[in-house]
Amino acid sequence: MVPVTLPTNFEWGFATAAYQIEGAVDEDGRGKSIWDTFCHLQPTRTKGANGDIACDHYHRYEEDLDSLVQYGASAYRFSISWSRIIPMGGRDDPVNESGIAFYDNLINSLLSRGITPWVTLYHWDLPQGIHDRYGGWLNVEESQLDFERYAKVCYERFGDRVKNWITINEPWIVSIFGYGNGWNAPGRSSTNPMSTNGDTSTEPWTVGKALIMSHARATALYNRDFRGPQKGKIGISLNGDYYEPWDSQDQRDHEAAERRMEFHIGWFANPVCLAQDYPECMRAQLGNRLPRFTESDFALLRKADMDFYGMNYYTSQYARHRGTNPPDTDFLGNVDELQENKEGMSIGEKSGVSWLRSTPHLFRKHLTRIYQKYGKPIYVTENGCPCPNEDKMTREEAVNDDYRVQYFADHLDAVGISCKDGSDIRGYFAWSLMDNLEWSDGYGVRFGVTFTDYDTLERTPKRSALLLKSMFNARMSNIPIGHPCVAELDE
Ligand code: PNW
Repeated sequence: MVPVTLPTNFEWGFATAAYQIEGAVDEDGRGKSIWDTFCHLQPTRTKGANGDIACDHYHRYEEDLDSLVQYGASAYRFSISWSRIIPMGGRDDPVNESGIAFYDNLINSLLSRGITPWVTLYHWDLPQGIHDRYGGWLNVEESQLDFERYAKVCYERFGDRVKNWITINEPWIVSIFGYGNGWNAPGRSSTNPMSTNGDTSTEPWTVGKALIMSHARATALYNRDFRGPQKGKIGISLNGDYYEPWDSQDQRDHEAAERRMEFHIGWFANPVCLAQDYPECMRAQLGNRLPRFTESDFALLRKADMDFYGMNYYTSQYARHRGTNPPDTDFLGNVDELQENKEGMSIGEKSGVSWLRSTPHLFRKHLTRIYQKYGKPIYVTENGCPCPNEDKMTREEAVNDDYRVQYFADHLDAVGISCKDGSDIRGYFAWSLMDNLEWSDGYGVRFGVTFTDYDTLERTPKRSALLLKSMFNARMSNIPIGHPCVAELDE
């Protein structure tokens, strides 16, 4: 058996996001976000669910931080709700001191428990005020200035204690789900029958540039004014699956897999990690629908050098080339995505949600590819799954989450093996600390290590919550562990 070890001082913990857990949407001066509007205007788009109460974390955060201690976490990743800090969102709009106070208390409570805060500035909840005022992310020039000011307020008010910043969570999902297929707020799309506005051929690419430049402004500002005195780290969290060719004998499917990853990750990683233009295959397919970077944009990107690549990883897929020309609404790089290959082999074991199959062997490939391509230290900022049929289980059934335990074990081993490949991987956050609002899937899909009873709001640790600590300890102390994927990967 091959020992799988993680670097000493490896940081680990759990992740959440504001709208998914906080609730208290009308309290203490919080302004509305596009997710409040999205959930309430057309409830069928989120299975009737909304974040009005969610896990009521806003009132129960002390109890949730106690769980982190019980589970043995060294770090906690959460997001700040922009519209709690600046209710109307804009750079000339007032700061809400009650919103500041909530996160002050949260941060202080973490530190008093010896847990390191990791703060995401933007996890999808754009203030409705700036969406209404000028189109939000559709307005590249305005939105980056407002985001920069919001980031500045956060650094000024929390940066004495917060030393780990993530600017934006999953810009790909923000652009494509928000403005391409319309599955997420603000629900714009020209291909989704539920949407009444939007232009899928152009809007995702515009929004992508707004997010890249917003990240760049916030990071350049940190580097110029805050890094010296505050001595923290800053990065971005990108999602993106690994793709294998559907037909391993067909060169065109190999190219399709690579192209698919460029459309997913290179779109953002080229500018933010390398200060380079978008991947060539994107320009070739999208032409002038893909915005250009000016010289001053590149100058700003160069000033936005960051400390780490935050990786959100859940699953992988097969990529198959298409024989036809892509429509203007294609955002996948003219690639079909499949979970079975030409021989009918599944990419991995099914989970409790259709888009996710467990693919730890490809996690290793993904980590190694990203490290070699972009050269930044990696923190895995999200990884997790719902167990098969967990949506239909009682609490008593759901707490025995053996599928999740195995998923974590296999994915931790993949991290260890990628480290042996030479990758610099420094931390890991399990998604999520507790079952919460899974966006358009509502409350049915449970990603938590803690069971949330949505009637009583009572929390119950699942087996995985209690086991992760020893799983990390075992790997960090160099003890050989014989999980099946280890042997497979080391052949
Ligand atoms: C992430 N997909 O989103 C988000 O950062 C979390 O807020 C979310 O709860 C978590 O993953 C679980 O879904 C994703 O369809 C949503 O490939 C969907 C996909 C990927 C990531």
